[in-house]
Amino acid sequence: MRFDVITIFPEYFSGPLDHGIVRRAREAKLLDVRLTDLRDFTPDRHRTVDDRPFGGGAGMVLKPEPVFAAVEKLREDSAARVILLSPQGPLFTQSTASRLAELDRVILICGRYEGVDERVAVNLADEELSVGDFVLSGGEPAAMLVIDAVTRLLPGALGNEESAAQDSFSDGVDGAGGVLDYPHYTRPAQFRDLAVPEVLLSGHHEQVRRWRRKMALGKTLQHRPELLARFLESESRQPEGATGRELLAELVEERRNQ
Ligand code: 9D3
Repeated sequence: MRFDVITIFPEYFSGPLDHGIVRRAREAKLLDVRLTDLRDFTPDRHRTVDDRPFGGGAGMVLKPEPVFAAVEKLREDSAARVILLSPQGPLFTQSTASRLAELDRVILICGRYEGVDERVAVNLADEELSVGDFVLSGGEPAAMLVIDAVTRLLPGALGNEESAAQDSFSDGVDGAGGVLDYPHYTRPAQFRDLAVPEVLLSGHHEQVRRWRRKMALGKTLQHRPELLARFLESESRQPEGATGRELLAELVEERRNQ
């Protein structure tokens, strides 16, 4: 899969592209990331990419011409899906990542300043994506996050150990009604005054499974109750393993007794 990133800070990506799974995927030729400096598509001596907003107001707006020129040049090679990273986009989720992982080529446009000329969003990009409800300084960290999440889904990108681990929570957070992961522990069994939960040392695999499922539900109830509602709905549609409500009832009962 090929990503082209259009940015005024191509060097921003050097660190993250050169580490871990993303680096290995690039070395294995599963992933090709190319960086395009937006300023290479400006005609003036000052390489101007921004201008004042029509209608007035604070801040500067990314001009449309260099962005259109960059995308049109990149698309001469082959067709590509064009994505504008923007706070106004729909949220990027695990299901977006799965959809993008099926594509051969994606062009990511990183905005800066107060925004990007709306003609880029409406008349050039195929879609807009936001990575969350918080304010970034530009689209670069968002683009890197998209590349990272998509790369993990490319066949062969994860090592054996990693992909096996993924299997065990393939029904985890994927924007499709999952719950949060269960708590993990490793040695030592006793660290200062902090003990690993007894059940994990017991060797009772059925008990361990039940405990993990219960703790995952507890963490989800605590931190992401909106996920839980969807999870319980989807669970009630399949009678198999409909213990979610039981485990939750136990949790609620235990908390009442504390
Ligand atoms: C006060 C209005 N702001 C919009 C929410 C202005 C503004 C803030 C930050 C305009 C652009 C930006 C830069 N952010 C991105 O380019 C961006 C982003 C983000 O800020 N949050 C979540 N996802 C994304 S994707 C691109």
